[in-house]
Amino acid sequence: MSLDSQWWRTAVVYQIYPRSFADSDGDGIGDLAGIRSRLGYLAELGVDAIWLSPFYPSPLADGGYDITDHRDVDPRLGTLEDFVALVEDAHAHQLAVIIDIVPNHTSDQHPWFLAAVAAGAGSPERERYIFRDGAGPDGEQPPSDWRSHFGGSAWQRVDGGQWYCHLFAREQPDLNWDHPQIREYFLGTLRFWADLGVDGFRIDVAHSLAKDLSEPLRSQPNLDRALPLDGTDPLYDREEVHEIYRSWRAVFDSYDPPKMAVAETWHPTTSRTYLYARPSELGQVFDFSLLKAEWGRDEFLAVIRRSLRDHQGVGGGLTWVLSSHDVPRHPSRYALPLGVTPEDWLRSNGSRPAVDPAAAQRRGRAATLLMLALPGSAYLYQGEELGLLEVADLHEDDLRDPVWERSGHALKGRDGCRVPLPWTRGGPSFGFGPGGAWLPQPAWFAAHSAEAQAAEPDSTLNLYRRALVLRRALHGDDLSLDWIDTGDPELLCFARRNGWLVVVNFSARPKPLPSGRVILASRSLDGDQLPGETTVWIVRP
Ligand code: TEU
Repeated sequence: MSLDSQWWRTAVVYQIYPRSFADSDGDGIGDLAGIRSRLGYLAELGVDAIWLSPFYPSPLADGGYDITDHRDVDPRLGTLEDFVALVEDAHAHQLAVIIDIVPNHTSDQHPWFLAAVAAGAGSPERERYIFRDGAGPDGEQPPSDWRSHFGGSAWQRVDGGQWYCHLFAREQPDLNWDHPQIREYFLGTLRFWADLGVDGFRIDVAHSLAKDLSEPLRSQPNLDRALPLDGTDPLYDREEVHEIYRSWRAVFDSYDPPKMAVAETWHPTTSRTYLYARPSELGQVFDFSLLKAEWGRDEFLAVIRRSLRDHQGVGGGLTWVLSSHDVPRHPSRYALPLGVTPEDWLRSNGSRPAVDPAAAQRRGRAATLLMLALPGSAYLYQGEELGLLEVADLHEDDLRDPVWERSGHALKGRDGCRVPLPWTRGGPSFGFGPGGAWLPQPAWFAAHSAEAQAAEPDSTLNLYRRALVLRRALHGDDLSLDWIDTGDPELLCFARRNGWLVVVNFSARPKPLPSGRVILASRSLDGDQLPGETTVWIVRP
């Protein structure tokens, strides 16, 4: 396939969580051959690229984000040859391939970490990680108040001796990015995969690599998601992290076309977030503000406006996301009453309150058509095109996300959006593979299977397919958007180029339909009325 150097600016990227996508060999774990067998489906869906979450060797303490070898494939998922074949096939289907790079930490089973533990305090092996003596008379207290994103302290003691830092699970020790060998290793890792033909990289926890490790360690008892950041925090979004990405850009630009990259940063979006997207750095950064917004016209309008503004002047790309492997699926989120957090709802196994699946679908579809009409690039998460809801009632014994244990069973975690996909109405794992599935699939997956959805003209799958065809024709590389004030506080309305008008009715009541030719609606229209909780795309001459 031939990609132009700016292809990623308007691309629709489909996130694959490999262990839950398609299983070729019946071991219950999705694999590379499974993905390969479904490339035709993805090409027909109409996406431009796939992003593969980690497929590297991993003890699976954090769903593959705990890696023992950054330059290999987990044998349960395939081999490097399978990977190369997958990239070739994807390209033959006109799909670009983006892979996940996880530079903040390794697995605690990585040979470097095993060597560091064995070598003892003060050794060069320990320099690759962040080891410190503990506080208190016998060093029995953690060296600082830093917290893990998954709950509890970010420090773990080894054999009554030193402590190491892990911003995520205990099995994910943080690397020391002040160490030149770590920097070299990741530059080499980017080249390794680029040479195998990948087109881009998604950078995990991109804002945490540079840390202020000077003594005494500075206090930071908060997690990034609640912090206003200004470049001076000891752990998050430090000014120095940008040097790393400038050195990565030199690697990206040594290929023709240059490799693309997208930063994952979880702190509240501000104009600082877009610094990662500078053309001299990664080019793109996930903007999670829309993903974090609750269903409602004013909040959606405010976050979209702010992102359009924050992005200005940087020269990097704009991105939009509604769902990922880290958050409950968006239709389920939108069906919760305001004030009920998805975490509380999951804790009740989806029973308090019971969500109305029809309302979830209405709102989810309306939000999707809104997102796909925004200027820039859109990231979809596997299964959203099937209208999948969050699997909220997974049994506690089945949970695999480390969040469950580390939160002391206060949070169920992220497994509910990682349940293996249903491809067929029946079969041992709804067509996921010839055997079972590593997380149990609910009976309602049958109606959401790709097979059932393909057969139904108004299904969510067919809506996504139609939307992506139209988007390709209408969207172009134009980034302009004009807000239109309809005078109705329950409508959100904007115009793109070529007379493309987008109207979202956030209320439950029908509204008069604006004039023009309706080319797509998230719900069947009712004569000349725009139904409640519906988005329409209209073209005006
Ligand atoms: O996520 C980064 C991150 O900050 C998440 O922990 C986020 O706060 C949380 O998922 C929100 O619910 C990335 C990956 O996307 C995630 O899957 C990994 O667990 C994490 O990094 C560690 O590698």
